[in-house]
Amino acid sequence: METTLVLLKPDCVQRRLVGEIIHRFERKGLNIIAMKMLRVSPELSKEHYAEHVAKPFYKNLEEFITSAPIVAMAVEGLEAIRVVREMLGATNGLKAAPGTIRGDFSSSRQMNLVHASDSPESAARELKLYFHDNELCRYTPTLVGSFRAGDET
Ligand code: FUP
Repeated sequence: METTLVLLKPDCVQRRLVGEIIHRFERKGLNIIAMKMLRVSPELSKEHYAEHVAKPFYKNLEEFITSAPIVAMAVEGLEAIRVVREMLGATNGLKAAPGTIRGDFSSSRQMNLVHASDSPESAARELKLYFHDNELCRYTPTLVGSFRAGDET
């Protein structure tokens, strides 16, 4: 089992796509084990995007990510880090494959609706930026037997 951090970014909230995107993760069989709405501060933005702070596009990125509330989620599932990244599609909505979230709903590189951790190390680091350990509500869904066979772990 893996847990990954997913952020529904300001464009997702502004465009009323939060329900639509959550619906995709639920239908896939992933478990949402924590969720909160918050406003990203410039400080949190710099921590979250530490690898991008020195890049020319960072100023615009910070302006965007702090421009309206976001919804942060911890999402759990088998191979969840890769599975969720593939559901998002390529970073640039213009390049993302149809059928992916960005491919279906975004036509922008910056306003690409959703963030998801790209590795186990990023997931561990990023989950801690948004959630305390005791906010993760792990449980066994009663429908688990309808989503996969018992030996698929
Ligand atoms: P991703 O891992 O798909 O979220 O993409 P990156 O880590 O490469 O980029 C982080 C965010 O910076 C992306 F959501 C898009 C944004 N970005 C820009 O706004 N301009 C750029 O030139 C590159 C990335």
